[in-house]
Amino acid sequence: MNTLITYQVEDNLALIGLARPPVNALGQPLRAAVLDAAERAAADSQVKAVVIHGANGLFSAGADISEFGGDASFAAPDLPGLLLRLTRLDKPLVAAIGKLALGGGLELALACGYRIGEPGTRVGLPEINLGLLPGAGGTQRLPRLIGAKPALDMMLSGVQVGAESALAQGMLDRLSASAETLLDEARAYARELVTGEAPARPAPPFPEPAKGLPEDFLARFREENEPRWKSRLAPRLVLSAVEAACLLPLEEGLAREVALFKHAEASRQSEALRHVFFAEREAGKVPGIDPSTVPRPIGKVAVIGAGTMGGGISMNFANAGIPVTLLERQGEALDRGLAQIRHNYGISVKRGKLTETQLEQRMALLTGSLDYADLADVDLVIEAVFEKMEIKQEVFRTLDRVCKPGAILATNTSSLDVDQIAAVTARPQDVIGLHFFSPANVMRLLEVVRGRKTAPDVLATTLKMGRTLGKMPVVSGVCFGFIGNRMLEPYVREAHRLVLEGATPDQVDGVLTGLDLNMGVFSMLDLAGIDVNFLVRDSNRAAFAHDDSYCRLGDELYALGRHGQKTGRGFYAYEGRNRQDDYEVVALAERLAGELHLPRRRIDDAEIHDRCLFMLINEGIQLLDEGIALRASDIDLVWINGYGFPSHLGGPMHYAEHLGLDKVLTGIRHYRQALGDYGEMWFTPAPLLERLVAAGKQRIEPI
Ligand code: HSC
Repeated sequence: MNTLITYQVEDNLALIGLARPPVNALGQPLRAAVLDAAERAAADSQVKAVVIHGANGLFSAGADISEFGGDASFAAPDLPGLLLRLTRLDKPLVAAIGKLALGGGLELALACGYRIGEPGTRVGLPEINLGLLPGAGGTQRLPRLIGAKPALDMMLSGVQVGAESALAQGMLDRLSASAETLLDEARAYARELVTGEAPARPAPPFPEPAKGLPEDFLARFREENEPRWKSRLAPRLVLSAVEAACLLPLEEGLAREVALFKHAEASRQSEALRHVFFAEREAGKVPGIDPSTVPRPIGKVAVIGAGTMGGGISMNFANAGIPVTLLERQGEALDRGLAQIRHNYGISVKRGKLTETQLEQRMALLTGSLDYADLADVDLVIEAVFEKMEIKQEVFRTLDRVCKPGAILATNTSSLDVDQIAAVTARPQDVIGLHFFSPANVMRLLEVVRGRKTAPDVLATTLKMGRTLGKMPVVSGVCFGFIGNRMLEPYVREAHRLVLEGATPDQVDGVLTGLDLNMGVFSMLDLAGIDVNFLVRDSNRAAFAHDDSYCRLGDELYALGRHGQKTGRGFYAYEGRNRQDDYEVVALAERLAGELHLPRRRIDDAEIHDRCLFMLINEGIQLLDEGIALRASDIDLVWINGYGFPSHLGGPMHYAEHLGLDKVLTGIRHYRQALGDYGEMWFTPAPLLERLVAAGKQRIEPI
């Protein structure tokens, strides 16, 4: 008996239930089982209609992503072939879509002539997030069902569409009254179709999907959107496939789609994005935490400090419907903080992303306070005060006094030792680092810093809470700067040093944005504030006391009051949003190079790439070796979600594997020698990198 599906014939209906937990991924065994069941239904003269449903409620999350990149994704029956066969059955097929139909799951539903969902159903074609395009008819059948423009928008955004909207757009024909009645209503629908002698498939509403659109619609669409796509391949392939849907008959369009899909699947970008997909699932699996670890309930939260960071953190909770007490020392600062939050929400209202009512609902969840006594009953406190150990320790001493037993005490420090902060309390097991990234209401990364004594249930609670807030929580051990900022240090160091040696900020940034990073080092520092960077550096001077030459550029800009965008000048000169290289910075670099006896020279882009990226990668490998990061893929997530590293390169560790670990090691050794004393001092290969290369490993893993 096949355990991947259930098959029943009831009167004149065949019910095919997909039963491959957890998400009915349409891998080869399930495809074979569905084909087998469909043939049975086709051959059974008693069967007049077929209902396909998720045997455990959920319909399908699409093709089995783990099959991609090998032969399995095309193993017979392949998904396009299976769905083509379904469209050719001469009996009506009804898809009963419980919970979700994504990617190939929605394509399966589109291959059925009729679709019914439940009130919570979500449908979508999220292939783009995997560097793919829908490859089993989605790019051809969806435009014919809802029109080329909405189909294109859906495929390019990868968004999940709710039941009501799917019904309005025509992706669903009906909605059941509830999830519980979905299957019964699907049965009734199928019987109606039989009684009414409905065709196996109704004619598509948009047989010519581009009809009604301007003739140059697709060309203009491409022209307008290409700059935003940077070097991403998948959006361009989606557009080509939709072009085919508009120009070619269905069968030819389907063939073109498969060819485009194969191209996408074989691409480096898709391989990297699939790596990211599985990395995100892995990140939640942490040693010491298992399903038996019961998270603590989080009903009420407090945030200490109503500055930019504290305000942004508070907004996350208000957005998730969790009440927050925002604590400040001075009434004025508190009022300013609350007004800033209102202002931020106001911007969302102006952009149509929030209604006035939602704004008020969220503000109502925020309570200002000047008194620590108001924190007595909260379940979680996040401290976001000035980045100085003594100040943070003082806050934690107070929290230890006022908070109830079992409350989680978190610090938002971006670099300080969480264990030293925990040590001033009598409950270090309840203390943890929750490092939000600025702007905290926008950035997805949440570094969860596990102290030496942090209790497993505290870690489990904060990981779960992070996901509830829509963040990507990644666990880090304690060290200066944790995963992200510690790696930032050598990367930023090389960028500064390269400018002293003869590159310009714009050249350095250009190499990095040429890789599709959101921002180069210098634009990032100008945005974050050269003063902020100075203070962080200042608190760690001992670590580079032996050679702080590369810091002098940033230090002098700080002393000159060139604090970045906010002062109109930093590494660049700004006019409004436009920036340009500033000859004063070049002159400063020349003067400093002279004082440091550094010969200036023309620096080529490859050197900029290798020195910045190899040092970043080297530090990441070192963090893995020290056990600060649990796995290389966690490091990738930190850099993708916190530092704008392009996900289609898979993060810095995945990128290093693609470049070749031996190449990275050779490069580091080369600069160690070529850059004299500076090279000797800073270009030390991580021992793990040396071991991996010696062992002939292609992947970064602890050995
Ligand atoms: C696709 O469908 C391509 C097709 O267009 C065409 C193919 C044609 C090819 C041939 C051409 C000739 N596969 O996320 P969770 C696992 S591309 C495999 O923790 P949640 C997941 O790894 C696909 N595994 O749960 C995890 O495993 P673990 C398009 C999948 O409730 C477990 O399920 N579809 C999988 O937070 C639970 O997942 C998508 O991109 C899949 N498709 O979220 C949807 N989906 O426990 C991707 C999940 O071992 N999936 N798993 O770690 C999701 O967005 C989310 O997983 C859900 C569930 C929203 C489904």
